[in-house]
Amino acid sequence: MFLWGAATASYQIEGAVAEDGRGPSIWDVFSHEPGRVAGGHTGDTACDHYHRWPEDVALLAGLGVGSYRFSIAWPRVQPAGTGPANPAGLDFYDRLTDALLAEGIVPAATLFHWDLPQPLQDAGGWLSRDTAFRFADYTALAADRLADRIPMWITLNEPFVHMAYGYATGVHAPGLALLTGALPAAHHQLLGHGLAVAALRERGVRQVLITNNCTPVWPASGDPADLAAADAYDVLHNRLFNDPVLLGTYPDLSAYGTALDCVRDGDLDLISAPLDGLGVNYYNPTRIAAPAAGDLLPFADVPITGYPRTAFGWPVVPDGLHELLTGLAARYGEALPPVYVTENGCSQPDEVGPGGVVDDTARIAYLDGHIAAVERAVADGVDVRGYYVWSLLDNFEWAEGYHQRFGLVHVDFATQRRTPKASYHWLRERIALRRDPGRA
Ligand code: GBH
Repeated sequence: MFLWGAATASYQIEGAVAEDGRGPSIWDVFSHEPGRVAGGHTGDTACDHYHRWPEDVALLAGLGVGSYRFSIAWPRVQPAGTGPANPAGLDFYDRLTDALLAEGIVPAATLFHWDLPQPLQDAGGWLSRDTAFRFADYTALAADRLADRIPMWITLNEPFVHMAYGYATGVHAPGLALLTGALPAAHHQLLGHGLAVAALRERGVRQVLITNNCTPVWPASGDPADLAAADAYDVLHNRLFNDPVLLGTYPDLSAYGTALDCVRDGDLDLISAPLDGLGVNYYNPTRIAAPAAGDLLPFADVPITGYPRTAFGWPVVPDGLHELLTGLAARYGEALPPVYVTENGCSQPDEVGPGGVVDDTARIAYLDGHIAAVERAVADGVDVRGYYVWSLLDNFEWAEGYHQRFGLVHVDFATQRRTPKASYHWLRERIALRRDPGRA
């Protein structure tokens, strides 16, 4: 059965940051630091989903999705990142899970979508090996309470982005700019993933995934220097996270002048424990050229031209999703588990027009094109089992605050009024056709 879904993440939608014993996360601290987030926005209220979840579950039911991907906020479950569970925090996900199941919607829970408890950051965050073990403890607490009803668990969301934006360049929490000094944050997240897989298996979970964001890497030219730079970027963005999980090996990082010397014996065995699916988030391809003399990194980003752009400025390249999916199948072969597209979508400056219509035709074209790319990949033999739109709701778009809108549903942040956009109605009809990828 093909899973149609919509996705969100805790800090981006929940609000209620000080309720029912929730502790501070790195995103609470970061978003309250002046100059970090556009407009000084924070997730203090966000979509107020913590209180409005019944309305949001009704929106999912109206959309007709088979699954909902949300994330569990670690600082609600374990406010200081260690110690016993906070039952009031778990109660929230308990209520949400039961409401989803009552609508016949499969809950898919992500355990870490970047909102680390701040006390763990104060102890080094993912630069510290200990955080991996803390993550496994938290996973056990969440699964003890919820694994009897949540069938699908995703350990990490986009460990590349958390490492690169959070620890290498500092545009996301925790705001560190360590460049290649960020690399231990990759290994420790992956070790946390491996330990969490074991904790979930011990609790009988049968659907365990990791979500990596992947990008097809396009060399700027056929020049050997550009080809080498593109390969170095592919190593960092894609293979650093897919290879250890699927093959049990790290790619060669010598282009970065470093080796991952924090890897210990046995780590890769844990990290490569078999999975039931690979979650893939796709937004766009990346064009890479050789770095300029004196650059600190072995690659340079160059803009992709000749395609439409989203409000964020990202190029719209549906074929890139076909290229990515067939490329994963080619590289990993038998080692590739079933693939779930766990995020795909676009930002657009949507407004509610006369008659409550939100005319987001460009988003419909984006989704239509990318769903067709999934269909082509399935026809070409890639085992893709699901497609989740990012996102159900307009929400707190990290460093962009509320300026970028990704929702199928418009949110007026002054009133919290939800208005389904034209794309919501389009997707509802698309799902109802039962023309699922892979079905004749
Ligand atoms: C995801 O990250 C997150 O999981 C989600 O929380 C977030 O809200 C959503 O996507 C939308 O941002 O400059 O043209 O090369 C996405 C990671 C990193 C993908 C930046 C696109 C740059 C495009 N993104 N990347 S470009």
